[in-house]
Amino acid sequence: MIELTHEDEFAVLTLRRPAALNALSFELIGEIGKYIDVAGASRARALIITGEGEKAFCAGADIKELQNRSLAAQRQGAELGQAVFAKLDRLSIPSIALVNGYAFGGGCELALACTLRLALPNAKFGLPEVKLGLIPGYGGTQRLPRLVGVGRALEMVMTGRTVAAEEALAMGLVNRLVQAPGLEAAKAYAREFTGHGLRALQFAREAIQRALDVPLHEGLRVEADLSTLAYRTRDAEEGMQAFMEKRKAEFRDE
Ligand code: DAK
Repeated sequence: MIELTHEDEFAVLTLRRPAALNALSFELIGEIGKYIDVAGASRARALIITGEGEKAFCAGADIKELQNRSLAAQRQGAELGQAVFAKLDRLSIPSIALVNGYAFGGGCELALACTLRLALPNAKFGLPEVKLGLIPGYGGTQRLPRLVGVGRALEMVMTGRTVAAEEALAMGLVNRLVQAPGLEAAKAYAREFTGHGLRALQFAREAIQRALDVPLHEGLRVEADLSTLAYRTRDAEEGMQAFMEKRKAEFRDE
């Protein structure tokens, strides 16, 4: 149902349930959680998440499984999905969703929980839960407005409409379009930042994430704290020294 491989400096998590368009059963969500831990503990400098096949990144929660559940089980399911996606959001290495085809419902929410998103030309995004009488349950109502603004998020969630790759790019839902399937474009994109020290990347991500949660004066304090912490790393010493010596910095993530 899922596979974690390591290629070069990357961990690659592939959803492998193509007969159901990689739909997220609760078992699959649990597996994603486990493999996120494995990727985080590995030597990988970034995690790429994609779906098997040409048709779907992930068609969302497994609708067959959602029927006839008790409210308690449903609540537990929401908390499981939210916890796993929050873990992804806070992972110590950056993550990239490589969206190949449908990213609907929970699949779109999985992409939203990644640090960055790439889309192939056939990518299609949507939060169609209202069409099932539901609303997003794995973080979509919270992460989508933070990424694209309240107006666009309201429109996507209230209409449940499909957003194609070009529009997703224009609204900031994805960072970049990639033309060819396969991992090469995603790796090349990731290499724009994986050469930097992981500590600096982590502090920067944390500061930016906090910007969305707290008032400006508190956010500025967080930035002051984290930028001071970054300054205390060996990588910062090395980065500034390398600049002075007109050479490329050799970061060690220390
Ligand atoms: N779940 C289960 N099976 C799915 C699926 C899904 N989400 N999406 C597709 N499949 C299955 C189809 O049933 C079909 O299986 P067979 O009939 O062959 O056995 C196979 O994948 C191929 O799909 P189609 O034949 O439909 O393929 P098409 O190309 O015709 O259409 C499609 C592709 C993506 C447009 C279509 O499959 C589709 O509309 N899929 C459903 C999209 C969707 O509505 N996703 C779920 C959104 S809701 C929660 C609260 C809320 C939620 C979760 C939890 N808690 C409080 C716990 C909501 C989450 C959601 O994600």
